Amino acid sequence: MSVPNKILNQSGISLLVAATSLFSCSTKKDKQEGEKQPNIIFIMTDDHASNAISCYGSNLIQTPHIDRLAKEGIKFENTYAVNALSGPSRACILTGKFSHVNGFKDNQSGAFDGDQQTFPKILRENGYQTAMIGKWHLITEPQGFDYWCILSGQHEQGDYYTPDFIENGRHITEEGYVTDVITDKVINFIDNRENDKPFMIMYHQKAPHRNWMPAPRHLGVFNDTSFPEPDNLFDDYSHRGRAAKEQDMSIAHTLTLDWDLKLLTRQELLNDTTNRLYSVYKRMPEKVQQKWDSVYAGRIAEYKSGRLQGEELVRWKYQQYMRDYLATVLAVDDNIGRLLAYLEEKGELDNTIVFYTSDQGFFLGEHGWFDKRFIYEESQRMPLVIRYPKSIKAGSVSRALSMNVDFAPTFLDMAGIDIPEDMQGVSLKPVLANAGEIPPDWREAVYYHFYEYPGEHSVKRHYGIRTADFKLIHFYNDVDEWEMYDLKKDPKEMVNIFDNPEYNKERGELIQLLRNIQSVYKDESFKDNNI
Ligand code: SGN
Ligand code: CA
Repeated sequence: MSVPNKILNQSGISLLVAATSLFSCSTKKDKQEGEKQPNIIFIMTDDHASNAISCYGSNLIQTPHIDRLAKEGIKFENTYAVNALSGPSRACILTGKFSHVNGFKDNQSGAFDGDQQTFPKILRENGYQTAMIGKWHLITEPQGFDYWCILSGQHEQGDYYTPDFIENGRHITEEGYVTDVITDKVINFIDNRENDKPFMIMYHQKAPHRNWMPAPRHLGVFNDTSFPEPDNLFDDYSHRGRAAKEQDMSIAHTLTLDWDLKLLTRQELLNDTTNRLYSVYKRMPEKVQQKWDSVYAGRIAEYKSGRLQGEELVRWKYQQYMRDYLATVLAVDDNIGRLLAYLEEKGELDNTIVFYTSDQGFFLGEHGWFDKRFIYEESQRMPLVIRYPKSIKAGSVSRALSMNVDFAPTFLDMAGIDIPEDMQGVSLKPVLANAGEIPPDWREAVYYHFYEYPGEHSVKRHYGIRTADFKLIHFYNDVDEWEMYDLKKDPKEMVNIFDNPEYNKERGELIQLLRNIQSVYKDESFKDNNI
């Protein structure tokens, strides 16, 4: 059993970084003879902001089934992606290691090294039957699974309608709506599983990823709804640096009229079959196309009337964005309800750890944006709720600073399996076992490093930390700018206080803490590159 690896920053604050604590390192020996290992269903959606989940206080949507998981389990309020982008987040989750260690730093310049150690491989070696179903997005074939079926269309993002998959190496196309199809496959896997083994399923939805195409049953459901706007929808970035000013992810300028806002009539689509929207429209059955046409007709007419200009147009775009995005979330939640009902009926619900998260957060108009990538709260923060009544007290809430690299060690720990020493995350089991309370010696900060620049949406490279009260960020590469936020006073991160003399003391401590963390996690590229 390893001793907590504590580091003291200059102010003497302890920092639990890599090692496992006395509670978190359970070994095979700890397991009682004959004790049943839990099943694990790891539900992960793509780009689901906490602000679009009702148990996180959303004023936009009701998600009763995700709420049920929280009500009967635990909700984490401070779980963070360490690199808020799909492929990198997935690689961190599989390996329990940061991007610079697992090697998959961005979506555009490489493939995941599938030969390395991952938690599904370890579970499988320890008697689990394992499956990966849905969005994978790591370019190389999945390893460590008895069954895998991954989305293949749209550069592995998948299609909302009539989606293409690769199933154990074979290319297939399925009829139906992607969120339903993926869930059918999960239920089918459980139905046909080997009964003498526990199972672990990575159940990874495409939704609510761009370009936000709702299920047939949800087309138009929010047409008459007007969603509350975030109060910083018209942020002018006047108290921040170049990164915020030079991004390309704004509702005003980046959202496209065709792909995102869907402002093309059927006739216009048929006349321009090279348009990307046509490539997804044509995948819908004719009946669905008819419903689509009638639902979007009003929106198209409104836009074409030409009366929308300036701020009013931005407000209007925000409403359309929310209508589509939130309608795709409805199907995610429906299907969780369907899965929970199925597990209940089979008597498996209470033997199963049901884990809900998203690969990162997402901007829903805050700062005028959609997308993610930034270390700012809406994007860095991940929803995380876990139901497992055997060891989690119903209704627990935790503010423990946690990261996606903690998931792999948590799964292994919950299954009673040794956590490899080289995993950089720590098990959340002690938090789960103690109704969400933060264990003594818990970490003081979470770490972040984003690399995909130059790239889509033009978010500059940066790294940083988030403590309970502050955030410190360094943007580098074609810029050298620091930002710091007082999260208690300024939770929306509107005013950079890095150069505010009132915060000199905290600034020094945070820089020291950041450098300590980088040293422990072995992310010291800033030394060589002067970043
Ligand atoms: C696509 C989207 C981007 C998105 C990336 C990464 N463009 O390229 O808006 O940031 O995926 O998302 S789209 O025109 O294809 O919709 S991620 O979640 O997979 O990292
Ligand atoms: Ca994503």
